[in-house]
Amino acid sequence: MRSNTISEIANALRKGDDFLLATHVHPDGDGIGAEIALALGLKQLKKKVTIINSDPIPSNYCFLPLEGLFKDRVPRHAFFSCAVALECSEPERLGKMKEAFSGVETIINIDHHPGNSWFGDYNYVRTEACAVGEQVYDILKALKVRIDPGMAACIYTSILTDTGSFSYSNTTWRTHEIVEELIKLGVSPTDIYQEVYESNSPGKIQLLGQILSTLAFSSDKRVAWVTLTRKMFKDTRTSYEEAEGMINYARSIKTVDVAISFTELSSGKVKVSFRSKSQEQDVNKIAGMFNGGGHTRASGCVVDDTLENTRKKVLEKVLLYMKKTDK
Ligand SMILES: [Mn+2]
Repeated sequence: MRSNTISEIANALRKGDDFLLATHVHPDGDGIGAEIALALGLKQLKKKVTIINSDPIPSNYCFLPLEGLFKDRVPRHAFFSCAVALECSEPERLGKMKEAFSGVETIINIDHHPGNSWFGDYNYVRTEACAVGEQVYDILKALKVRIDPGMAACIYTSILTDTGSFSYSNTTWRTHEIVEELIKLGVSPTDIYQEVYESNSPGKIQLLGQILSTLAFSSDKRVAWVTLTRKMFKDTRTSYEEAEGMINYARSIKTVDVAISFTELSSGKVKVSFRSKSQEQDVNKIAGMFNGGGHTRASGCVVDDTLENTRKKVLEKVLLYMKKTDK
């Protein structure tokens, strides 16, 4: 399928009046930054905009200009002429918001995941975009909206978090070109870095200590994994959101090609996240073996089994996959 052009997306947005915006379950910096920036842009065009996500915003993103934009749930008798999904590869990623979307006449799907299912009436899927925030930046330009300092902070947060602070392979000259403009518009990289990464609760760092104590390796040390149990979250009074990014400690080890985290969910199922360091180890394929997906270097799946069984099954597949790709 063909992605809609940016002018087709801009026209579709110009046509709408009452917008519903949402990002994926357990929202991250990219989804949140992108939806707020787009909401503020649409407001500039005198549109009515409501953002409703399936899950709350982690506290380290609450510095963004979100006042008056969010609702906890869909109001009764609410009417939306257009719904925009940001950073959702499929409707299921909308979580509780999936149903609300199905009743809206026009759905616009804005995403950068290669496995996107093209579920929108309009689809703006660009896998080369470093963040959905970058796509929103382009859309705001196409809409001829003035990017104000608040919107600039949102887009910067999207890009900062999705590029691993400008360290992942999705970081390009274009990333830095956009960031140049955002800084000229008043974004302070120091302030945003501190808000996003240096606003940890004491419990989060205690959780990190517990997670790191579970670090284990394959015999050749090319695969490393960590395990997150429900008890750890309870003991440290932390939420699942606060464990975001902890897998990167396993990935940061020199010998490691593939890092994995196993998280015991409150449902009893196990969330498995994969991170790879190179194109050769396509963890999107590994997640696919367990009905999951994502990107080549970052993917995930949910397995309906015990922590122990899941670990065994997944590691078996990963080691086998790596043996194959070595040949
Ligand atoms: Mn993203």
